[in-house]
Amino acid sequence: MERTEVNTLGEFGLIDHLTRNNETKQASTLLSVGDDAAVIDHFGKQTVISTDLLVDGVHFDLMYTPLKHLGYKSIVVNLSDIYAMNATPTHVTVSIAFSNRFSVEALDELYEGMYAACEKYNVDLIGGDTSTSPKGLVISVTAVGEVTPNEFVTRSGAKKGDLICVSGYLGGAYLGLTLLEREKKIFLESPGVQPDLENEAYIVGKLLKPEARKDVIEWLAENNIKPTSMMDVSDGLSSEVLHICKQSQCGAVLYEEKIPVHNDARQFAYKLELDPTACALSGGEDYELLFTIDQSDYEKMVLNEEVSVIGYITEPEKKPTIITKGGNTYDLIAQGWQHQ
Ligand code: TPS
Repeated sequence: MERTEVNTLGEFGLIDHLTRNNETKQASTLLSVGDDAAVIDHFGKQTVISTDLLVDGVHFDLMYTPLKHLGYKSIVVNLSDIYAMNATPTHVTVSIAFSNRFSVEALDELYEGMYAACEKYNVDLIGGDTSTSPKGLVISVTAVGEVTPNEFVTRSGAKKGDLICVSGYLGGAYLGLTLLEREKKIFLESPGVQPDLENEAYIVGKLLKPEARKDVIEWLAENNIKPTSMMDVSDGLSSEVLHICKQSQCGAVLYEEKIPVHNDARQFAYKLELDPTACALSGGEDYELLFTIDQSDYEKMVLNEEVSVIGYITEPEKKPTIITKGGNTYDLIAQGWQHQ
């Protein structure tokens, strides 16, 4: 029998492959695989559902991740997908598999973080499953939310002339990861050397304790702005913009100088001789919202200081590009995070 290595497909190629014959049969399936979450209809009410998996050594490193923060983050990253559909999360289920390295006290800490996130975002933890595992820790969270009928926002509605917006700052989580990986290496090579993370609180916080942008979704609703497309930034800005282009069948122009990078992240990038824009384009886990709006919403949008307008949508014939501070134009290529 033929044997194809999974890593020849990449994460998204694999998802496309596994769902190539997936035909939905229920009239209640309004949106299936391929967005931040699925949408189903329940007698006129619409429910949004999303699942994420967090695996020890792939998504987190317990050497520098407090279990309480990990619990918090595992809920938040799922809620972020629900908000990215313009929906409100209401419930989560949590499943874990853990090795005998984990005590009840350790799992209590993990759940303390999970309950803190549930409390903050007003969602109920309503079920899940537990199992042992020969190694490490695996966490799977499913989040459910509700959305006003037909108000959900997909990745496929962007149209020529729309403005591309992003909330908060990008690149911070990637720089936090770079810092902690560097400190871990130093520690393993010379135990006893205490890292000084005081000055890097911002980037470490972005990685270990992200928040979902509930505030942005609420602001958009209060200001009567319905994005034409939306997703959250989990893999890096470049690949997310390319997802919107592909699924909306359009091109895009981004302005490098408009891409928001927090000053603390910028300073740390310079210290390591990294390009802050590259960190924003290719780093992942920012969990900010990327969305497009109709031009007529521009005047309202600029009143929100939490959101940057970073470019615009073009016709599909034009390749997605980025214009640098120096005025050069480059093709936007998918540099985002991909599991190998
Ligand atoms: C130990 N990382 C993990 S998942 C992800 C990124 C950028 C993107 C979203 O993944 N290695 C360790 N910790 C980390 N945080 C990373 C790597 C970086 P998914 O597509 O599965 O939602």
